[in-house]
Amino acid sequence: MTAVRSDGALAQIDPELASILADEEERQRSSLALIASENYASVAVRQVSGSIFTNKYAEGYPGKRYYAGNQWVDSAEALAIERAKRLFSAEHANVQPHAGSQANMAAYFATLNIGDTVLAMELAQGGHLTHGASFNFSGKLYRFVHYGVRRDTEVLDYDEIEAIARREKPKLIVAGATAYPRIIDFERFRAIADTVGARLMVDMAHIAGLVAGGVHPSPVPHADVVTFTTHKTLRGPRGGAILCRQELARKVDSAVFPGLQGGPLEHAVAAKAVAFHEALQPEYRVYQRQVVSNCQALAAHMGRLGARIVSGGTDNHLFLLDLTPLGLDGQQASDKAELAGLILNKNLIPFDPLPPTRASGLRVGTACVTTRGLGESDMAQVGEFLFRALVAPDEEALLAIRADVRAMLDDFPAPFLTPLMPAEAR
Ligand code: DSN
Repeated sequence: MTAVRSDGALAQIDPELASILADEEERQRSSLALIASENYASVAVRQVSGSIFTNKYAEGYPGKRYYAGNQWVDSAEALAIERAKRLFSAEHANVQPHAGSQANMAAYFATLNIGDTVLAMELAQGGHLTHGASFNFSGKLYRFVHYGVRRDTEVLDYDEIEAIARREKPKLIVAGATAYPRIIDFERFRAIADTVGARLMVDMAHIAGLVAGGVHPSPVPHADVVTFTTHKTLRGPRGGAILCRQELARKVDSAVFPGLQGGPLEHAVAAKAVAFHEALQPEYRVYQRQVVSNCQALAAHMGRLGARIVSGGTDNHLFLLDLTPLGLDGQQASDKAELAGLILNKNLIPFDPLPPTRASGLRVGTACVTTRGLGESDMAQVGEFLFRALVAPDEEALLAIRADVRAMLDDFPAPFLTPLMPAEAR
């Protein structure tokens, strides 16, 4: 009988997958990633993500596990919790949610009964599926009512949000977005929640890194519960987390486990600890400032080239480009950009006349390119690539841009994409 191989080369054990992985590595290396919800995790984060913690079952929490053998898992998870609390000045942290949706579901379980009324941002105006979309668990289990942005300014209308809250008397108000380029006034949201006796939840998935880096006001002093993902601007492993006031700690913990998850992904939890450690370093604040400066520079450059920027600019890591003046829809634009080596996603713009499958906009984010080392002076070049791609007449023109993108990226060799295994072992 031959023993199952447990050592060495992925290329020998599974050449098919090794080849797919090599192709993906090359794709990441040679294209400009402008998707606002993505980033490049550090080698240290990926090392722990792919570590032997994946072998362990650990249902429960540090010191209270269902299975034996969790001494070191407990140490890793306790470290992640302590660092998350320190990073965000939070009273309590749960680092087990597998992703942002599970974090939001747990926050709802901890604060609501089925059928309760919740006020959140409309998906079509920048919210999220889990903020009450009718086809999502949130919209099926709870009675969501929605707010949006003003038609003229394309920014949140807090007076209107307050009027809806007074009318609908929600038990929970959700602030936070996936496609909103402006600072969110969490203090005002708190005041509105207090006016109607609601709890306040903030989904800071997109801006968690900016908050950690001190370039967006923190929701933590104002919200009862804050959810986030660790892989977007925060630049950690794929996953979710929840912060809350001590008063909600037990409810949040039991909502995550045993409420909706089983065994936690402890390799991801340990990698979250590494990401929080990185975010606590002084250079992380410099990085987050650069993300925002790059975004403002890129938006300004696209505006100068003749594109319309929703709300006239950006305060954070993303902006929305209205493609209407260019005679393209979002799908056509992202297809053209991809051929030119620029990776981004179509996005609805406020009051979009097109369906989500087409959309009138593109969402552009700068977390990835900033990790890669590009600065404000490179943003004019990136903007030009994108603009040229959008107006390119044919495939030949797009492939010419792709060659230029590749040449530019040769100057940014992406050390964070260093393979974890030496080439001969792969
Ligand atoms: N899919 C994420 C985004 O791109 O914003 C939200 O979950």
